[in-house]
Amino acid sequence: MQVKIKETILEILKGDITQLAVDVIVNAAGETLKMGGGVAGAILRAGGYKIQEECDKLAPIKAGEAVITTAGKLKAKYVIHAVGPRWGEGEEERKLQNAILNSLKLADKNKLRSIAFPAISTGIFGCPKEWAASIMIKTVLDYLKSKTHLEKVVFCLFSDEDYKCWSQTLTKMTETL
Ligand code: AR6
Repeated sequence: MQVKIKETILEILKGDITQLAVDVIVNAAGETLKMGGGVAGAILRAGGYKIQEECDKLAPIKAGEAVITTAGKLKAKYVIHAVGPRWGEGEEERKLQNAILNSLKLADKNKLRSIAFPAISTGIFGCPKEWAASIMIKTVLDYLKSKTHLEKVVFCLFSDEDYKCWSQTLTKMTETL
């Protein structure tokens, strides 16, 4: 599903983020930027080790922060590595908001036109899906009120259940717009 917010399309889709032909995909990274499991492991396998080598020069970063590398063999041109919160560590909401906001700012700073996010922090980091969906979507909707180069923002979900959760959240949040 998709909605238009001013000049930008906000799209929810189900799929493998490593296969998307957008300017930049976001990696759900950890502080050390070691691309082990989850979406990070999938990006490493599809994009190649050069991405990890670039990450090693930028690490470590804190929860809420984001850095950008090239994308190796991926269809995307860049990868933004954003660190979300671990559930239970404290200040989870602020950290997840910042991870999204700093990724959007970094994409804009590099004049990129399309960005795709996975469901940051909802896998290995254990955050509840509905909670994460509403924070991530609200942060994007707020960001799109200001001037941006972004023509498309995608949330790429890996399961039917996650797709349903994100679509329902977007529908609820845009009903009143
Ligand atoms: N495309 C889209 N989404 C995916 C894909 C894919 N190819 N693979 C998994 N997901 P996770 P986190 C979904 O665990 O919770 C790593 O070790 C998955 O179903 O990747 O932020 C890092 O190095 C889930 O909904 O990220 C960090 O240390 C979502 O992506 C740590 O895990 C995020 O799950 C970060 O944990």
